[in-house]
Amino acid sequence: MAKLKPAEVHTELKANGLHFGIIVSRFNSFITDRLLAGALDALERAGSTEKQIEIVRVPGSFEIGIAAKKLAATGRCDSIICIGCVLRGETSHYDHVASESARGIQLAQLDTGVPMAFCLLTCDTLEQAIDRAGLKHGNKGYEAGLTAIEMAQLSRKLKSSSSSAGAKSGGGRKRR
Ligand code: INI
Repeated sequence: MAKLKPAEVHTELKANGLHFGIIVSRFNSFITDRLLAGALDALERAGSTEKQIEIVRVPGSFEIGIAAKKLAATGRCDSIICIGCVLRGETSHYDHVASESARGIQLAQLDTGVPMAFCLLTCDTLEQAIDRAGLKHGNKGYEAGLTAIEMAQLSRKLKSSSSSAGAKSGGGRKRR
């Protein structure tokens, strides 16, 4: 058994001092409103107040990425929760909306450095979506809320540890 105990970055499920953005798609709002309620429940249980949360609504999941990127660019949010629901129809439209919406969210977080919790349901049936919005399979919005808190904390800690590492190298070692 290794005896090494390297330093680890720890996070707690506490929302104090953090600011959250939530992008919600109005398409399939019967589902996305329930996911939003789940996300708010997670934030509230972690101690968040209303002032720490801002909600932005978009027409459909396809628009989540651009709205998330613009909200991240304001510099106000420690993390953003992206909520949408794509249901399979008769044509291939579903595949384009689902994959491009996912890609947009991933690009938005990588481009801006603001963590984005991925709460995009992609389901074959409405029943599958209902099961994931508060019934059989829990509420994916709640899970996304927890992810947003953890990633917001992690992001802050990694930022502050990289700046203190910078300070150390500035003092102790010469930069080449
Ligand atoms: N948007 C969704 O969020 N879910 C869907 O199931 C969906 N379907 O099936 O069409 C959907 N389409 C709209 C899309 O997200 C855009 O809003 C639209 O294409 C305008 O850009």
